[in-house]
Amino acid sequence: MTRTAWSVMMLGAGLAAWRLQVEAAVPAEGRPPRPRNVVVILADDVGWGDLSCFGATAVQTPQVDRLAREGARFTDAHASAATCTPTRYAMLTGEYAWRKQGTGIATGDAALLIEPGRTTLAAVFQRAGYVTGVVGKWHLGLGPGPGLTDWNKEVVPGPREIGFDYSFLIPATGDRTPCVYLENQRVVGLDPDDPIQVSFKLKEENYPGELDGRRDRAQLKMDWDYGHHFAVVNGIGRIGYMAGGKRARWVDEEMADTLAAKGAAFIARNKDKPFFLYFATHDIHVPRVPHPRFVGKTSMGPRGDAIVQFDFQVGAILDALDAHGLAEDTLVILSSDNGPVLNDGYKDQAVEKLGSHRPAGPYRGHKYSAYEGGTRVPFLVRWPKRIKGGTQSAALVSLVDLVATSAALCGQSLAYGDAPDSMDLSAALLDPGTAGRASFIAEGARMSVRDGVWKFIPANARKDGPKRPDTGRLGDPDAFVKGEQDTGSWNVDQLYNTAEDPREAHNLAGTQPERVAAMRAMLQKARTAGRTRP
Ligand code: NG6
Ligand code: CA
Repeated sequence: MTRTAWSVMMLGAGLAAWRLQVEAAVPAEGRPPRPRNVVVILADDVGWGDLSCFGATAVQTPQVDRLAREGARFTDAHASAATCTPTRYAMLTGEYAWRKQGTGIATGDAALLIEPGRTTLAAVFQRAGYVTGVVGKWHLGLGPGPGLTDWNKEVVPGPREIGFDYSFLIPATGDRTPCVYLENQRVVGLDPDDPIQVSFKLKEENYPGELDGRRDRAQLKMDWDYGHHFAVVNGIGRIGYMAGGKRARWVDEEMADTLAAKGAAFIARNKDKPFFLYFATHDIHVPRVPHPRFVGKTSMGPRGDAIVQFDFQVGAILDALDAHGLAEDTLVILSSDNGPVLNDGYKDQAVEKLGSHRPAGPYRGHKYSAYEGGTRVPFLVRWPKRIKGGTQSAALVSLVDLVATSAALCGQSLAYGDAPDSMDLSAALLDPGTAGRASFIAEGARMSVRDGVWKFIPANARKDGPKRPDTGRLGDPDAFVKGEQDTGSWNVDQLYNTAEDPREAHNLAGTQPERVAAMRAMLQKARTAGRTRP
């Protein structure tokens, strides 16, 4: 070796050593803090006030409360919409669902709503080297769609085509057919001699030999109130029909145990690699049929008992992280897909047994409505290695932000067209003093905008609210807890200060015309620009 070659080599080694030292001295600077694993737990229909760490006293949720104690509790976090499908669409794509036709509550035979190959939350993690999985409620369509999806074969496209390495799914909702699980896009336990057929054309005569929710009503173990009177599975009427697949049909009472076991197994299988798990419970959606061991755990009937069962599943996931020594460096985010609902179509005494419990906490409205209770949901973030436990944050956060926030945390850049409405809120997640997003557009029965503490619900922005004549009256802020619909009026502008008036009882639109104009323009601009991410 020549002297020059030797000295070049030594110089190279010296530089490498120097670089190592510098990196060790400034560990976080310029580099994402990158969690080892990420788990997103998404509840269904759990309201802001339904958990004991958010003030509930009629039900105790010790497992969820652990997350609050060991992590940060966000008080102004929002589902992207007041129903499931648009929230999940927005959470996975980083795009407000109202930009895309057909993202309202999906039927059980809807086509996959997210374009294969798109930059989704799962794809972001996959690119960053994580193993990705989804366990639980999907409700984003699967396969090519009505009349075309063959449930007896591998159902494609599905989660795999949008970034999930593994999936174990409730295809739509607990109250919609098909009432079977899909693992890696194939029906679990399907008997080839008993093929499945699914339809939302809702014609009983198309399904000879099957029970029917209306005709066979006397045989049901839980009676329906409205909407759920088509196929009968496990003695419960559902929305939509299905025939065949008898051996593969789920048993509602076992669903929480099944999902908890699948979630824990995913963690165990991938304990040695970085993983991203999206764990979406059926609880506390209807039909609320908890396992017998949870029945009677609250005085609120099935809805309260389903909250206890939800808490059990959270505990199973946290225990799995503990068992493999992963809790310290795993970012866990817990939230809900929309606000609470009492009677959602079954006679399960949710209204009658509510007592003094307030499912939406101090807020007005509920699932479907444009008031705060429609989208303001629990949001807890735990990451012991980085986030101080027992902290609180009033930052405005939306589930649509998970894509950009996750990309930032694991050092992935987004293309201009990716996640058009997702904000990088990693700073707000890591430090409770940091502000969240400045404004947020929510999709309920009507559209609404939040700008700081201000909330604007424009007149005539009805999306799919009840088709009854509008009285122009703004209704009763307590309608929900009395078991009534509270969708307000849609022919007057409404403006509320959500900090001073969480019940949205004092409409200030008439006294603040400039703010109303500015917020209307904000909504318009978001629509025409096609994006809100900077
Ligand atoms: C509604 C159902 C309701 C529930 C909801 C979806 C009727 C009358 N109501 O259409 O029971 O299934 O859809 O809820 O059928 S969500 O949380 O998945 O958005
Ligand atoms: Ca829901």
